[in-house]
Amino acid sequence: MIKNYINGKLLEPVSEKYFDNYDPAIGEAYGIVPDSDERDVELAVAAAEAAFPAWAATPPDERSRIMFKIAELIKRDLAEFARAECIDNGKPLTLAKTVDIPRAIKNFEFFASAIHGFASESHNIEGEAVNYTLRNPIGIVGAISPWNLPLYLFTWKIAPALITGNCVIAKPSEITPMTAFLLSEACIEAGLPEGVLNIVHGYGHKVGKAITAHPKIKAITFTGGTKTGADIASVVAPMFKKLSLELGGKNPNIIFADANYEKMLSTTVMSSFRNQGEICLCGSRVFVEKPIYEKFKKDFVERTKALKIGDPLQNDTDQGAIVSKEHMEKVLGYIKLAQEEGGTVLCGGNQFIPEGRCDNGWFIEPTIIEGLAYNCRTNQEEIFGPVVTITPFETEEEVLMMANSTEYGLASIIWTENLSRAHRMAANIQTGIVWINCWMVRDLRTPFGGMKSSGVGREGGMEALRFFTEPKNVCVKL
Ligand code: TXE
Repeated sequence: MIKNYINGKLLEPVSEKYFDNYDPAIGEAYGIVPDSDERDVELAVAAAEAAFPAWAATPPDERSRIMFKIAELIKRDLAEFARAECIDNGKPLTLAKTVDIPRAIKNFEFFASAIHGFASESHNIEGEAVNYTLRNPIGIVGAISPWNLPLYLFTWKIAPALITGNCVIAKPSEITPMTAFLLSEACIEAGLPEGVLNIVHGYGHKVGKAITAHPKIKAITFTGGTKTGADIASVVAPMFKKLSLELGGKNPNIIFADANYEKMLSTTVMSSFRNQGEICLCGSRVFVEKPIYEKFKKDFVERTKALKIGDPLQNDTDQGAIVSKEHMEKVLGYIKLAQEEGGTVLCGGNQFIPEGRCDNGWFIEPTIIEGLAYNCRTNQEEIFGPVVTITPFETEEEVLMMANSTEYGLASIIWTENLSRAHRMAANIQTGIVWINCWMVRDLRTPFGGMKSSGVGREGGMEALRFFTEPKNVCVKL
């Protein structure tokens, strides 16, 4: 049974109340989640406060050793973590095994290594003074994560926060809590000192809100919806907390006629529908240069129809279940809206009912829609499901205008063999991440995040280590 991880112990919620945890592939509850509240957050803050001085004083080598140990335990239990992620989120087990859990392991290993390269600077005033910059841990930080890549995004926040000497109060999404619970067991086994990491399960408006509003929690890192990001910002801004927001996206995938066609086509099927389209980096608006539009349309529809939807535990499944009934209804609502806005559904468009054990699950056919205006709601709002629109274009200026027309600015994909055009597009497109002739190629040292309504700040590499530390300039008279 899932419990909170507070002060190194697995505890029941103070309320002693729980709510159901669903398996989206079968549409039924399969477990229960602690319905924690501000009292549990208070216990976690007290534990973190007591643990902080010793943890901050722990040499980076020791912090690094413990993090490598946690990574090793997740690796040892990879099959269990992957199965838990698949059952909680509905994603194919093969995806959890090859992407989600390996990346969670890498998050710990990467930051456990990166700390050794984390340095600061000194500045000399010749003959007068020398300045040096200290970068100290902030203290107690809050981490709140979403349901789409549960352990992957949870550890992406926790690892850099811990390695820089902070204590963490973390809340996973209430919809996908299981791997966060398994992580807490791994932390206990790895000998992470009690109170250094505290995981409090429960609802966003209760536990999440209590974390963001707590006066002793000095920084908040959040990944989730843009609206929730705004709610969180309104709470933390007047408290002058450091804030990192990774929010939604409506990412353009721009395909020029000179693209490497087969590479583009196979990658575009992935960037459109991987994880049932529930990745903030998915390319949900596909723009195709006119000369190849008809050919692309035919081929893209054909490849999409070949995707296998169904039981996420089966090894040959490409498309698993949508994470919740509410989210499935939301996505189906957008498919209906698209048709009301004049779109034509080229394939998919319906809820999918698999045969067998998943016949009561929440599935949607991968859907391609054409014929919509670039500025209609379907092309402006984040759908976050297996739904993409395709739109022809004639010139660079036209496609750049359409691509930059949304409130979001997270990621973009550009397919062209023309190098100067690729650099020109990358310079002018308003996204924090630009992939040229590839998608989801990730170097964890790079600044990761979006502009406009896709967020504030960057995660990854030294950006993350700097976010979780407070710089202090010391000036010494020579
Ligand atoms: O996110 P929420 P959800 C988008 C996607 C999706 C929408 C909502 O469009 O449909 O966001 O998804 C906690 N104070 N993305 O509902 O609500 C909540 O408990 C503090 C994009 O998952 O933002 C959960 O742990 N915390 C995103 C976390 O915030 C609060 C990935 C995310 O929940 C809170 C997922 C509050 N007031 C969804 N309200 C991406 N960028 O990858 C909720 N929470």
